[in-house]
Amino acid sequence: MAKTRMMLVTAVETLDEEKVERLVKIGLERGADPLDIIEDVRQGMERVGYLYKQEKYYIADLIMASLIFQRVLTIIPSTHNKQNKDSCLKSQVVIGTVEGDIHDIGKNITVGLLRARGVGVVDMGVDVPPESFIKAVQENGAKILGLSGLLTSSYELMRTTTQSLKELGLRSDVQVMIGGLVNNDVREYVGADYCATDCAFGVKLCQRILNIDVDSLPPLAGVL
Ligand code: B12
Repeated sequence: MAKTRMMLVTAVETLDEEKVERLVKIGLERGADPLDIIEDVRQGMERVGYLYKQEKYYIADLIMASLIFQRVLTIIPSTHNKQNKDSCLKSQVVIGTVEGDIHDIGKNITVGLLRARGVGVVDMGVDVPPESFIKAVQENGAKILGLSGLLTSSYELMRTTTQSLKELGLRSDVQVMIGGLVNNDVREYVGADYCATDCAFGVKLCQRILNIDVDSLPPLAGVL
């Protein structure tokens, strides 16, 4: 299994769409956890990004990589935009990609998983200015604000958003969670509560914050 997983990472890195598709199907047939498959493809994308940075790949290759990921998401049975009937509550999470940033693959996966786990989500899309996030949090009484960003310039926008919440006296009502190309240093700079570079971890955190009984729900792999 480990060998197939490594092959999948490499197939994404080399932008071999057919091979990626084949390996994903083999993985699913052998009972692999869809979240592991997503993680392998994400790692392959990271390598594509590295090659782009090294100027060995071009923007067209980044686009190709994102098309490959989107193809993978169509192969993995998805619950995107499908709410879990039993525990569908009001929108407790507002999520979006910050202003100036249009990367949305990871954000979309996170939204799909949250919905599948019974969390109400307002998906703001991409290139979302701080004031739109604030408005959505207020209108929905959201308990969690998820900010996604993959550009270095996104950190400043995340910080502005968090500071605006503070200035409006809303900061203590909402937990801010950042995701994408972020780490704990970024979290501190931004003034967020949590940092999640893995959607499964982020979703579990949300469930914990919202007191959704994690054990009463089907396993993530079963609902993806
Ligand atoms: C695909 C891609 C693109 C695609 C995006 C398509 C799309 N619809 O999203 C396209 C081609 C459009 C693109 C454009 C650009 N890109 Co780009 N791109 C990438 C690439 C290769 C992969 C990103 C990706 O989708 N990864 C897979 C997903 C699944 O991973 P993820 O986003 O991290 O999400 C996971 C977690 O973080 C988490 N998550 C994500 N969000 C959230 C939110 C919350 C709340 C939670 C809990 C969890 C969570 O869930 C996911 C699963 O676990 C990265 C390389 C890299 N290292 O990531 C470069 C990269 C991000 N891009 C980069 C650049 C420079 C650009 C461009 C400026 C290029 C250009 N010259 O035009 C533009 C910018 C456009 C813009 N204004 O945003 C740089 C950024 C450098 C920097 N530090 O600023 C990178 C790092 C490449 C590099 N090494 O140089 N890009």
